[in-house]
Amino acid sequence: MLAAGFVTGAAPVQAADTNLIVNGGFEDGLTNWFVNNGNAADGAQLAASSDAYSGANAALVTGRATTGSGPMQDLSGKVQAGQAYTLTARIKYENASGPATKQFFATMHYGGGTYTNLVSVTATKGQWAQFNGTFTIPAGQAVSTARLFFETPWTATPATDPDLHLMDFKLDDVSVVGAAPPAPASKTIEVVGKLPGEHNPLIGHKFGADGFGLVHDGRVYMYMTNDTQGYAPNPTTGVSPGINYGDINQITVISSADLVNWTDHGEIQVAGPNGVAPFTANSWAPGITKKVVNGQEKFFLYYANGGGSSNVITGASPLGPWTSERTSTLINGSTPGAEDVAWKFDPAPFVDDDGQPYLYFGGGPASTSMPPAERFNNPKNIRAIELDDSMVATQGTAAVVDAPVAFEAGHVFKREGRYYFSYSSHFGGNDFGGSQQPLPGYPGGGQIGYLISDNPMSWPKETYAGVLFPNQSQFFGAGTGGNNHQSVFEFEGKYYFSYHAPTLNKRINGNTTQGYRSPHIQELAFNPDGTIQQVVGTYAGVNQVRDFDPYRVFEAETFGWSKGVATAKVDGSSAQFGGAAPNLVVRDVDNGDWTALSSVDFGDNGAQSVTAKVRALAAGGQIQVRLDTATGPVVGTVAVDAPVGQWAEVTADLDGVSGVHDVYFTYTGPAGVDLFEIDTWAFQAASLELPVTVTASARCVGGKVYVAVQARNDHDAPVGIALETPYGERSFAAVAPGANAYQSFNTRAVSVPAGSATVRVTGAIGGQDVTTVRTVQHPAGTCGG
Ligand SMILES: [Ca+2]
Ligand SMILES: [Ca+2]
Ligand SMILES: [Ca+2]
Repeated sequence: MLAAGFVTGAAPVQAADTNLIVNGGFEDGLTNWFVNNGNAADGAQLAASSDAYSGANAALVTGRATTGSGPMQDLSGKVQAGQAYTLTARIKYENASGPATKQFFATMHYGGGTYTNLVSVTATKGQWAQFNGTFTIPAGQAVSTARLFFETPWTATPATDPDLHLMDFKLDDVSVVGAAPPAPASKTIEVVGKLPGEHNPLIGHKFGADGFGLVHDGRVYMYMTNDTQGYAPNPTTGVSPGINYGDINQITVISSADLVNWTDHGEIQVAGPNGVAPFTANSWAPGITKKVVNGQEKFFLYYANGGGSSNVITGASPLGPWTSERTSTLINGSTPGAEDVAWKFDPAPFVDDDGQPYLYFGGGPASTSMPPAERFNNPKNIRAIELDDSMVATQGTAAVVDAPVAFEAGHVFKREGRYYFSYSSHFGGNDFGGSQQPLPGYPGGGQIGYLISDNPMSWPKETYAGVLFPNQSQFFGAGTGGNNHQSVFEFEGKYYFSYHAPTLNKRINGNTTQGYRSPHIQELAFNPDGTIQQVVGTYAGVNQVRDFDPYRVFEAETFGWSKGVATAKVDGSSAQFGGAAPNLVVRDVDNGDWTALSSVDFGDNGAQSVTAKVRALAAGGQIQVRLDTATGPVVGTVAVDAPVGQWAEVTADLDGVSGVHDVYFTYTGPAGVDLFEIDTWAFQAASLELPVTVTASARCVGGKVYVAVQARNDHDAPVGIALETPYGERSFAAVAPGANAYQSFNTRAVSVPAGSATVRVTGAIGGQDVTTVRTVQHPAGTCGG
């Protein structure tokens, strides 16, 4: 608001500058601050201090291991190349043995080894000094990683004089003022990424790689590397830069009870400064299992911390909440038997029938101590190791899995007493001995091979059983090659194979894909000798296991197919999955967007209404409920007429909805604005009615009026019928189909006015107890006159 008396001149209007630092005065303690960890050697303790330059708090950093060890805040996504910023901050050091004056830097870490000093100040010991300067980020600087921290001038060996280089210091009132951060580019997938009628990829509104299936309580949960995390389509071209695995520190979770309609449970922030396990940086290639530990069922989610190590977090349910029982990685260079494994990643758990847990991991370049042909054919880069009963520690020494041409993605399941190890094969090259010939029968590049063994710790090369899945590019064509990662799960008596393919990426960008992968599943069939019939990848995917039940509250972030929408996590728990589960909403709902459910069973009696929990973002939005296609007949229209900005339930009556149909929710309203967000749906069943024909009459008999009521049972089974009038009641049990209940009630009056009788019919329809109440009018009656 302009101050009174302010006169606007001719100066051009400028976009308001913004302070990009959150909690720069440390009045919220250390929120949004952490210790610089750009180098593995960095380390310090950060605490709130009441010795503040202003307000109640400052930050105190102690125990600095390097000159770069100091308070850090992540400005990634906020600062822009080519922009100028003003940086201010207050800093003080007091160490009695320290120098009389000391230079400090405010520095930006742009990722990797790229550091730039921004502003410096020379402080006098014991006094607050002020950083006050401007800096301009070079136009060509990559800023996808931009982390501001405070440090002392670099030296390689600061420990030789810690009083000079590693003093404690205090920091307060940090600000970086400049152009407001750019609005993040939309990640919404605008194409129909999963075509109506097809079941692969599993979802069309986001990516997900390395899917690992977990069956629990009638549902399949799929855990995936969050490929969407680094997806950044150019606002003009719609094309994203290629995937950067280093950006990924979240795991995406979806689940389904029918393998076609999948609920989006959002992402688990596994790694990174705000992750469940902040001592890890990445969260690739998840593997999950469940086990009762100390009387409590727990879920153990293993993941690759980049290529160097693997880790595990623990869930109270398949949807969390998640905690880290460890403070360091589970599999690393000190894991016995893993010393020669180049990539200590891709951890896949397996719990045997006797409760003994195992972990399979490893991959990457083979040991150069091997002859080139062996490096190619039998690189011995994958391991099996026992877990102890805690599930978060290994025991014993890792054993070699001698999988031919192995590269990565080990996985074990058990069937009919035998163990199956599947894995992805390598693509050759110098890491695997240069140009070599595969042994006869060995897999080609980028295929899923498998072994069969009688012992989950014994996998000699003789257990190799063949290729169970060729490279996905054989089925999905140009642009879909590259790595793969599989799992096998058993669900309701059938085996299924999960794999990934960049099919959604291909639908967005054509045959030139950028490496963003999507989850697929196919059924897995076995030969009589236990070998696996090679899987054929298809867009059709698997059959829907059961029809979808609409008569309950279910999450709106559940779709068989969708167009143009995205999802986002919101505060509060899931109405369908309970207090521990995260809740998401459907967002980015524009005119013309839609979501759909496959094979919804409304029953013979049908639905009478549908209710949605929505938050209107504009006036005039509507939801059409359509059957079978996005342009199918409209059977109901929900007016999203709730107050803008508030969550509300809106309902519409439905007309003619019964039997099994695909259901499309199509969204309409003013163009160019987000219309509303949707949290949940629920259909209400039409009430069941027992068919009955009722009549009533009045006549004079012997000087008194009698009111007669008759009810004919039109149902196909016996029913109970109660006839109720002001002049008396009578009940009939087990009235046969087609038979009548009849009673003539003596009113004991010479004249009665017109009135009504009540007929109460009780019976069963389809095993469900039903009561139908009808009223029937009788005419006035009189004797004489
Ligand atoms: Ca302060
Ligand atoms: Ca949209
Ligand atoms: Ca929801």
